[in-house]
Amino acid sequence: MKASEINFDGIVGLTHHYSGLAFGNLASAANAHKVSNPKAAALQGLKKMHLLMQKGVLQAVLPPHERPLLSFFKNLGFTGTDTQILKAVYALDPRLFGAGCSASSMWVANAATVTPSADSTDGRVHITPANLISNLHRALETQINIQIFKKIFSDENYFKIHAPLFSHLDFADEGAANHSRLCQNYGSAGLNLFIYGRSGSQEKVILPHQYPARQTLEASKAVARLHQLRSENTIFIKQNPLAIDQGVFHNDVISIANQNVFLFHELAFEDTATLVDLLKIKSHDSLYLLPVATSELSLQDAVKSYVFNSQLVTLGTGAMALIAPIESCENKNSHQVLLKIMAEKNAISELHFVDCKQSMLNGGGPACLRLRMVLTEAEQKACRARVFLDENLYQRLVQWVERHYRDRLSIGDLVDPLLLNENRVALDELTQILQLGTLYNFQKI
Ligand code: SUG
Repeated sequence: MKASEINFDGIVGLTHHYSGLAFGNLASAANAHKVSNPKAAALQGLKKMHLLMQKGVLQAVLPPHERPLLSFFKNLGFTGTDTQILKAVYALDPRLFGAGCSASSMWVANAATVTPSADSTDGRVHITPANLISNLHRALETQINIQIFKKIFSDENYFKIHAPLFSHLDFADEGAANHSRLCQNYGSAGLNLFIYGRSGSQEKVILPHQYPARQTLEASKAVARLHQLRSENTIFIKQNPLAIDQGVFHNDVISIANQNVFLFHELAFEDTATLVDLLKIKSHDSLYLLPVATSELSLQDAVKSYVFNSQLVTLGTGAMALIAPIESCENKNSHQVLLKIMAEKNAISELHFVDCKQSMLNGGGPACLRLRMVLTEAEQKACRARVFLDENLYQRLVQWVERHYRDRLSIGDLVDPLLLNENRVALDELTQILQLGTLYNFQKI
């Protein structure tokens, strides 16, 4: 059946800031407490979406979450008016405050794992919202993500939305950032690659040494089971602990796949050679395997430049393009790697650089900002709400950002009750633009 990949991008929220919350994410630590520019961040995201749309890639949006999340602070026993609560949490624990204010929902590659109908025995698109329990600020995203998915993908004839995996570190799940799919055509059955960092039950303290492995094998296996994937089309691959210790907290920071192309660093996986052999057998040698050697690009440069966090997309013309972060052009070695890929005879024929600097300072590149969904035309039609991007929606969203977003924010500013109100006014308007109905807590009171 004919199907296309749709890139659902997370719209950057109004509280985008740098709290240094993500241990093991080097950019997050390095840029903690810098002053952010939420308006620029949101516009950069929209511009990237617009480029893809113009290139004939189907593009959609997902709304940001309500922040500061007062219900979270109240759950922890803070009482009083909204202003009193914000002041009290900030005074007591700025880190906790940062978590409850984080705009991390923009990185929707972590929102869920999604597999297409062609891969499941029941012929439906399966969605498992990620529990994101490895980080407090990210775990706050799960409940509202469920609500958003239920709004858009409510037609059970086409979509199956699972509950997030049981909330325990043994089942730590970071969604699509650790899942890739290889296929000949989007509409035909593909090979699902689940990449995990540790076994939840067996490897609590062994490796990596320095930074946490966020995804467990048990979580990946559970998702594959829930999604009714055929075992012969499913592979579980272990991340290289050395890479995690160098700042590869998600696999999409070190490898990228699209259709029959797989671009990866040779140190991405614990046993890359065996994986390559297996992929060759499974695909009957019909894949373009594009390994990048350490001699060409160190893990350090890969993480600094985020070159593997490019989006590898199929354009309207059928050609394939890399949508790479501008940092990978600025980094000499990454740029060389990209030029080599472009010069080689492979399926990739276009290279575009995008500026996501505001998100990049928190360790979120172009690929982190989008959740890929392969949908048939009937499944696309079954999506509710006005989330597919066209020129009109793009212009409306740009104007909405211009009207409501601040261009300067430090963590202390988040205590400002005016900002809380600005958020609510803006998000209320956004639910109308996107035809999402009532979504946020503040709309339900
Ligand atoms: O979970 N950064 C995010 C970046 C997520 C990137 N996503 C993918 N690779 N798919 C994270 O580490 C930083 C927030 C802060 O420090 O304020 C943060 O959460």
